[in-house]
Amino acid sequence: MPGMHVVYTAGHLAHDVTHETYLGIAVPANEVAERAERIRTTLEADGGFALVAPTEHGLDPILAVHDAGLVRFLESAWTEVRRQEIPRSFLVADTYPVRAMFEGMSAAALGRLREPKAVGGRVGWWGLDSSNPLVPGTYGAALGAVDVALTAADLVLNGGAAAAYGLCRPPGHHAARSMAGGYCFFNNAAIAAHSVASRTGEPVAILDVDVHHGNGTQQIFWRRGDVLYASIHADPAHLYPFFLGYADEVGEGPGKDANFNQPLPAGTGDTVYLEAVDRALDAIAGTSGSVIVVSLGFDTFAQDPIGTLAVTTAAYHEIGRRVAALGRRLVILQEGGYHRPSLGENARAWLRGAEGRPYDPQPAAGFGPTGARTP
Ligand code: Q9C
Ligand code: ZN
Repeated sequence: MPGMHVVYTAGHLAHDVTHETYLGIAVPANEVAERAERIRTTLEADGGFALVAPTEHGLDPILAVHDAGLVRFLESAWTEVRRQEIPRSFLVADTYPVRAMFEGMSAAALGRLREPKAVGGRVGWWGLDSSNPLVPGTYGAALGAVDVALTAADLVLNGGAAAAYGLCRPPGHHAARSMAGGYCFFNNAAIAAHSVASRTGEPVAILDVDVHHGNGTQQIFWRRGDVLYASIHADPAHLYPFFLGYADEVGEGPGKDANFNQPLPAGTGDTVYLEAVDRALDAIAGTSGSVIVVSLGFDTFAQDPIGTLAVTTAAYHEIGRRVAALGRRLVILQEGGYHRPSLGENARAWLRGAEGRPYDPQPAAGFGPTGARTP
C-alpha cells in the first residue's frame, strides 16, 4: 500500500546547471539535477511512496512573499543575456550593492537607489552571491519547485494527508523577499508556509534542518509572529551565508522571539545535533498551529562536500521520527544536500522515520548506511 506522497516534476531538469563559480573561478556545480533524480529513484525503489505531479498555482502565491521585481528579473534575465550578446552559458553576478557602498547616505537618498538596466547589474541587484548560476531553464524550474511545494501543502490541507514530501529543485531557503542566492531563486518553504498560514488562519512553524542558515526564510518572516522559524545549522562564523544565522537574531516587532537560530560548531555529530532538534521541537510545541513546514537538507551529512557537520543516515531516520512524534501535519520540502551517492538513502531514512516505518538501511551506490565508503 503506497504511503506518503512524493511531489515531483521533471521540470527541474531544465535548470541544467553544470558549473558554479567559487572564489572567482568556474568549478563543477554542487546543485545539479542528479540530486533530485537520485532521491526520486531511491524513493521509487522503496515501493512505499506514491509519486505525484504538482498542479499549477500561478504567480499569486509567489508574489505574496516575493517582490514583483525579483520575479520580473528572473523571468527576463536570460532573454537579456542573449539580447546583450553576453557570451556565457550561465549568468552570475560580479558586482553587488554591498551595504558599505551606501554608508552615510540618508533614508531619502537610499530610497532613490534603482535597479540598473544592464543584466550584469540587475543580477547583482537581485542576488546574494556569485555561486548561484542562472541558466535558460532556471525560471521555469523555479516556478515548478514552488508548485511542488504548494502541491505538498495541498495534500496536507485538503487531501487529508498527515505528511507530504515535495522534492523541490532548485531549493529555496536562501531566497529572501527581494533576493535570490545560495542555489535558490524562489523560497519554496516560505511560500508554502505563508499559503498554509493564510488558508488555515493558524500559526505555522518552519523547522529548517539544512546545514546552512535559511537567511531568506528568516528575512521573510522576521517581523511576523504567526510564523515561527526554527533553524539548526553550522555556525555562520565559518559557513555560508556568513552574515546571518546567529543565535541573537530573534525577530523584531510582532516577530520578536518567533525566530530561533541554533548555530552548531563544525564536526557536530548525531548526539549534539539531536539535542538541538529537541530544543527546536520544544519551541514548536509551544506554538498553537497544526502544520510544520520542514526545510529538509542533507548537507548536514558527514560526507557532504560543502557542509561541516557529521550527521548520519540513522540519525535522519530518528529526526524524522521525532518531528512526526509532535503529532502535527508535515509539509516536508527538499532544500540542499550535495553528497550525491547518499542523498536517496538519506531521504528514504528521514521520510520512513516520519511515517513510523522502521529504519531499513540499503547500501547506496558504494556507500554504506552510515555514509562511510564500503570496502
Ligand atoms: N563552493 C543550499 O544548501 N556557496 N545552498 C557554496 C561552495 C553557496 C547552499 C560555495 C552554498 C549554498 C540550499
Ligand atoms: Zn544547504
